[in-house]
Amino acid sequence: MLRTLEGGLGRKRRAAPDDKLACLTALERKVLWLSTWMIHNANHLRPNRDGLKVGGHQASSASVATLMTALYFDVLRPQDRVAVKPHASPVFHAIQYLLGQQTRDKLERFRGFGGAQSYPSRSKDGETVDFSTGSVGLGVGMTLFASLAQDYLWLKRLVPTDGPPGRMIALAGDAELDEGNIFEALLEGWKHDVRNLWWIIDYNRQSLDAVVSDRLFGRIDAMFEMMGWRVVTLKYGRLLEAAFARPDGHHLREWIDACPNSLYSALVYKGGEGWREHLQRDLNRHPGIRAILDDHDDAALQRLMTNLAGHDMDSVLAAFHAVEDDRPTCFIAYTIKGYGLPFAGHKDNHSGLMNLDQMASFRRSMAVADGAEWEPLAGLDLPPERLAEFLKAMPLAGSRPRRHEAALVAVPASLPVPRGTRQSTQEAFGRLLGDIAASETALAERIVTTSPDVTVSTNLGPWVNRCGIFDRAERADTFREEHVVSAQRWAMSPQGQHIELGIAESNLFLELAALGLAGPLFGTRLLPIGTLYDPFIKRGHDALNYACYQDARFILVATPSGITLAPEGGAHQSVGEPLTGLAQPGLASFEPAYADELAVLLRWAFEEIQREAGQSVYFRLSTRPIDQPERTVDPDLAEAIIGGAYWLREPGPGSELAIAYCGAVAPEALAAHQAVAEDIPGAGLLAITSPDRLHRDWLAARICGEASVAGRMLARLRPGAALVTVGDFHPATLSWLGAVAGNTIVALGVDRFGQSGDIPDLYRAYGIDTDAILDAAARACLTALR
Ligand SMILES: Cc1ncc(C[n+]2csc(CCOP(=O)(O)OP(=O)(O)O)c2C)c(N)n1
Ligand SMILES: [Mg+2]
Repeated sequence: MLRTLEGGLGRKRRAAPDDKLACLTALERKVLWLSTWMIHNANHLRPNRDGLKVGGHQASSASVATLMTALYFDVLRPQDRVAVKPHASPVFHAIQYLLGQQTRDKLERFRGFGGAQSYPSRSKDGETVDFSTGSVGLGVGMTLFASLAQDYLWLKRLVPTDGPPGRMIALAGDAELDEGNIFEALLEGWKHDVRNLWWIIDYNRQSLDAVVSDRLFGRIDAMFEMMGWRVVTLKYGRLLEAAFARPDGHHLREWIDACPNSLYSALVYKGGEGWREHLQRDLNRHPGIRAILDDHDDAALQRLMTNLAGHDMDSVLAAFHAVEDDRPTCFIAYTIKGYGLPFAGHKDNHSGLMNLDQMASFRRSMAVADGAEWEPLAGLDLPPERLAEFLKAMPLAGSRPRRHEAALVAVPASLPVPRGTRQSTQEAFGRLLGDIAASETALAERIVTTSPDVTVSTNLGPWVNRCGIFDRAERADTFREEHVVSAQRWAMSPQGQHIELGIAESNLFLELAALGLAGPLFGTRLLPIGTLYDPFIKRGHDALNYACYQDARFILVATPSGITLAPEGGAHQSVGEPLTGLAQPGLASFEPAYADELAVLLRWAFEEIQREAGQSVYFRLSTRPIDQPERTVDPDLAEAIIGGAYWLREPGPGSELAIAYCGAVAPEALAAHQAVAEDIPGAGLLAITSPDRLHRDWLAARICGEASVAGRMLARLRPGAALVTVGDFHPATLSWLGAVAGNTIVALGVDRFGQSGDIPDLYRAYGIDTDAILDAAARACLTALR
């Protein structure tokens, strides 16, 4: 089973004092019991009303009981933050229970409504969860970006720097390393020289379906070392090391090293008898091995042969405590999936559950009496008082809450509207940020921008030119020093306020998630803005969902968008992203048409992302320059822009028709409205700034039986009047408006892949130009008359 590797720490191993070791070993036993029992209770003892398997992962949990006990009860300091592999959630909850931070009631309702969550959740489990997990790989990557966020605050002295910084720790399943986001994150981490990062890999050599390739570990350590990480391999525990030191013991080591993963796993499952048979067959010629076999009965032989370092408390503690510097460190901890349980090592154990008989004998082996299943310290070899004392003295005990309260950042009453009679929303965004950068306000100090290699093309240039690029080290702008003319000033320093990422949208969203949690994680609020091209939201969509799931707060600016990016063609065109904006919980989305709308919305967004019950904000912007309205935005109009819609041209009383548009198609909608007004003088023109806000409001209003914003607006029309909606997005983004007040609706939009062209050609081909709107209006009016 592969080679032995000591890791980069030389001989720095220290043994833990006996007393501590005894307490931690006892707690580890209890953690294993409670996590196993919690799952058993949920599946076998709670009433099942729907016939669904409740599930939970007894094998995955058993695999990390030692590692997590060591971490939480001895190694973690209050400032450290952890992402726990999703399916070790029961172990996490058991530990929090022993720490007095989780209730028995919630454990009893594990995976039930209002109970402890299936996968650790910041928003549902609360305070004790630093990073949510669930979609494998993302929690691991998140710790890397949290480390970068911590550096950002630390190097700017935005957080107290008198104590050591926190370590960002991921406890990862080995199969998590298959996720591409891990590789993307590693490379980005290397570029930013991240520190204070530990990834502890639960190397049980099993994923969900199968046992992994024998040669994988060699790739894993090479990959981390290539990125400048220290790799510490915890392979054999104290018992096995002692056996290897006996006469002929090296043959045993060589035998295990050469044993294929699947055979090793199968023998773990078979137990002592299986080991004996194979070892006798292969190594009986060595007297020392015969002596080892004679000294061990089947149970002892099983204990010996499964004594991997990831289940050996002393080895685990020695490895963790030996790391004293801030170099990123990967621990490859050899473990056995299902260790200590009847299906240990079985390749099909991922969702395996112990049956009633197996649980009865496990209970006996754990010395847990009937009725004492939830007793925190019952059935252990040590007196409860001694364990209670140990718990009181551990590093995490009595530490202040893990989540910080962070002061609000003041937002000015208004942002100046970018000047220009003709401009695009993307240009307006660049100017707005440029003006904020020049303002020397608290707002300017706390904004941090980030982009995956599209900083200039999303118009963050004016901001970056003023605020600089963030880097641990001062780096000059070589082009500038060499007097080569460039519009971009790219000097880098710890003072810089833009984090430049390589092209990896998943990294962008994890970075936004980490920066957007700076307040609760580190105590100082940041206002992160990430920019990318709208179609590439899909690239990072799971990470975006992950960021929203843990209630990170940020502003996302996606530009260019739709077929309006015209010559760029179909590969860069976005169609369904507004539907993502509509459907994504935790994210309010807007698609303004004009610069003054964006000024109102951006200001609102800075407040919204700081509100207790607020959310993140997504702006879908465009590169199309359009004529700007001559107007001042009064408070009523500002409120309507934030609410999602306003009448750009008021309808006449009981009007027959309204055209509702959103975003860059405003000129076509205006032209169509002007043309139609000759025949239908009372026709209205509805400017929609947020299909998402309107839709949410409508759904909420239906539940509480009140009139919705959209309902009140459409009530200005004749009942059943014709309604045409148009936007550079999938028509379903607005077609629901027909259901609000029973209007006869024709929804225009794009539902096919785009192609290169100019706007007039493309709008005509895809049916969102003025003629298409007029046609639709005629059809809708005809239908409405019937
Ligand atoms: C993105 C994603 N894909 C698939 C899954 C389903 N899934 C849950 S656990 C798992 C395998 C995990 O194996 P490993 O990380 O080695 O953990 P172990 O169970 O061995 O501890 C899979 C595929 C998931 N949670 N997330
Ligand atoms: Mg695994």
